[in-house]
Amino acid sequence: MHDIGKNLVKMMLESNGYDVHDLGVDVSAETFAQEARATNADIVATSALLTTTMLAVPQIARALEEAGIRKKVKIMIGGAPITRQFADESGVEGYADDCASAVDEADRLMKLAA
Ligand code: B12
Repeated sequence: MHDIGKNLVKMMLESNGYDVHDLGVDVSAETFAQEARATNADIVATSALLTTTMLAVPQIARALEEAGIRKKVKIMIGGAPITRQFADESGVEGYADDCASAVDEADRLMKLAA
């Protein structure tokens, strides 16, 4: 339900040349994986504002693995309760604490993928 930060990140990425497929709110891990495959995504980005929804991050990584695309797709996360430490512990590559640094982080991940 908390989509203000997500929308700001989306706007910043789009205005810096990224093609963003917005899946909306309350998205299952399986939907992230299906859509990442369907759109041939380079990055899956997700926002979590609740301590309960942040627990879905490792589930998204698992769903991408099960879909056979985890090696190809970088995961980037953010939202008030998220930290770099949580990102590292969840096994995801990207983290930023605001929408401006989200663009720098996406650029960094794209370079890693290249
Ligand atoms: C606005 C708000 C709401 C609004 C949301 C409206 C909307 N359309 O988004 C409404 C009223 C609906 C709401 C509801 C609830 N809320 Co609320 N809400 C907030 C509040 C006050 C602000 C969130 C916000 O929009 N901040 C502004 C945006 C711009 O900041 P941001 O989201 O952090 O995003 C920035 C960065 O984090 C980063 N970022 C964000 N996403 C991403 C993603 C990526 C990939 C990257 C790289 C970066 C990134 O960039 C963004 C821009 O710079 C916070 C308090 C807070 N201080 O965060 C509570 C808060 C998140 N809510 C909370 C709660 C508990 C709830 C409810 C459960 C309340 C209830 N009992 O009903 C419900 C749950 C709804 C649900 N099922 O999800 C708690 C969560 C506590 C916890 N430990 O989990 C908080 C922390 C308030 C509190 N102190 O108790 N909420």
